[in-house]
Amino acid sequence: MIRDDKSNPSTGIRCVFSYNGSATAAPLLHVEIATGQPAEPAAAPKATILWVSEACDDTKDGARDDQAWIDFLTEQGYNVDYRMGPAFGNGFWRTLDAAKIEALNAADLVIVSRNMNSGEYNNGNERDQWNSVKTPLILMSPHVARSSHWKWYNSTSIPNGGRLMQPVNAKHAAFTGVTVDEKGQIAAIADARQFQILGVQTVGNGTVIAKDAANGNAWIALWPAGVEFYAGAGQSASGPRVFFGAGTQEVAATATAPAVGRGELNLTDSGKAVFLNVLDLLLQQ
Ligand SMILES: [Ca+2]
Ligand SMILES: [Ca+2]
Repeated sequence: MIRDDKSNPSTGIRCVFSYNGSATAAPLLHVEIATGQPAEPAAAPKATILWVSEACDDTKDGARDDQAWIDFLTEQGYNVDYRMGPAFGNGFWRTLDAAKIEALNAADLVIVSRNMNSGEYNNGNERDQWNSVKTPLILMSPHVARSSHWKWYNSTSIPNGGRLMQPVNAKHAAFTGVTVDEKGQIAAIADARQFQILGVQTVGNGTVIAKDAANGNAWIALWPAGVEFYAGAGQSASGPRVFFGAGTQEVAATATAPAVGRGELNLTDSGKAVFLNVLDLLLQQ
């Protein structure tokens, strides 16, 4: 019996027939070499990432401001599922129903973009619904993580992040292969545009993975499934959760400067390497 490896399926010509008879009369194994066929088995399909976004186009160029994230992850070979809502700035996931929750739970990973209107994801029992998603989830909008919203950290403070990321533990898998400077810090942000992180240095029952080198504010944090985010939160998640501060703060155009979009990709190659490591970390859970 020959089995194909489902996680690494072969391609090209295969021919198998069954033989029912005595061993001595069994036909010899017949191998045919077909030219022009792929020499290697097809690569295993990469994970499906469900991208949750408001699809705001604050730059008014006719494209979602966080499109570069989709392109970046697609280039890495991921299947990125990015569903449009009725209009720019009115995301598909703004309202939930049973089918949408099923889709969230069926993905390999959910990423909630910085391209957000946080209040629209906290109506009614939406906090419970989002925290109940079993799939690992990365959130890039601190606005959504606040104690007034999904209750991941015990503050509503959302300060701007700096340019230098300080790993809490340099040996953590988030930093494997990532370039650091002589102080062990990572130049993670590509430009001077504003973005926000968590206005706390600790995250209750979660773990801070990286902090802002300038002031110690939490930049990347992880909460395991089933653990109250912080004492008194009254909320836990049904799958692992990571906050990763990235994606620009929107700024209106001025006479001298163009508009900055909401949740534009603002990571350097080093920052992207950390992001991909964190993504791998969650996909292995
Ligand atoms: Ca845009
Ligand atoms: Ca809503």
